Amino acid sequence: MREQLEKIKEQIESFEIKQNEQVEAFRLKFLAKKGELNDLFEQFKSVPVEMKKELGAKLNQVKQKAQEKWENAQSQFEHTQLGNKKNEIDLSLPAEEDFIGSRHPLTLVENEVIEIFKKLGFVYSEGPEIEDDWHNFSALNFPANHPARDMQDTFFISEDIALRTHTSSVQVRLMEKQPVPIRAIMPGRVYRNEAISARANCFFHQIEGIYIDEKVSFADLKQTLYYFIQELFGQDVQVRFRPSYFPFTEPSAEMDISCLLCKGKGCNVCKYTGWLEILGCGMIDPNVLKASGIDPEKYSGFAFGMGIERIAMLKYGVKDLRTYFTNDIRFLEQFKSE
Ligand code: 2NL
Repeated sequence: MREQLEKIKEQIESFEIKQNEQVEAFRLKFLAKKGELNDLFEQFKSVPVEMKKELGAKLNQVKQKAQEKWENAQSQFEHTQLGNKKNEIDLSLPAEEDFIGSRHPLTLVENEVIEIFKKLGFVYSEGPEIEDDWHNFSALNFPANHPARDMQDTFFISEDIALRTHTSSVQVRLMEKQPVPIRAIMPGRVYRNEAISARANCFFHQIEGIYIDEKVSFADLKQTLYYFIQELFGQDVQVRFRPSYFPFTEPSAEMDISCLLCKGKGCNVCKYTGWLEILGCGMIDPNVLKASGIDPEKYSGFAFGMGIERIAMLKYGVKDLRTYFTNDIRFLEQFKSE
């Protein structure tokens, strides 16, 4: 046993602790429950009485030595570990950049449009994305055989319930519960049962607006939308109205703006026409007013609707609709504000 003790003592002294992992290796070899010193303490129980005093003292000495060496090593490595992180910061290094997120381009455009109409006295309103037939179709003068009522074009949940296909349903809800005059703008996500491609998606974002009061005319509609476009795209943009058709407006029109890229000269963005289609609008059909309990003899109104994706495409030169929804950080980072 004496020889064994000498041997372990030498081993303890010569054990090199140069790395953090060796601190634990040292503890396991000598000090742990199954370590070598504990073995000797076991053997010590069967040592003859006359040798117990000498060997016991020696054993305790060696254990103390090992304990001290381990504790020293431990505090040494603790110090350098902390030192790297806390005490030895290199103050000459440039600061770590804070990661600041960015708003989504569709949110940016939506907010911009809302702010412009706010200046004209329009209030913001929201409604449910899951709608009943009445608010999405019937109250809006959709005939029974209209293609939008088909499963092929609309996501139906049951016979009477579907994902809204436009935000007009929110306007119906507003007309039903709010007294005239009404001047409101409704942004939101809408759904269509379409195959996904660069130019179509199964959902998109829309902003619609309505203005209902006594004596609201098509001239009011034209001037309101002209002001809106100049605020959004600048003073020198031209507009034109083309006759169109929607079930819920009569007369209906589509509004074009002069091409932002070629200023009307003709380029591949405007397909050499000089014009870009930007929104649909019209005078609210008397049937629609009546369905929501508004007297069409006394009141008239205009309405308009636009796709946010389309406006953001023109504003930021986005070529593929899918870019908006794939969350590619390289795309999103370009919309960081200062
Ligand atoms: C488009 C065209 C439009 C409306 C939306 C509307 C709403 C009510 C009554 C009448 Cl409650 N009209 N909305 C009117 C004309 C056009 O949207 O191209 N949207 C993306």
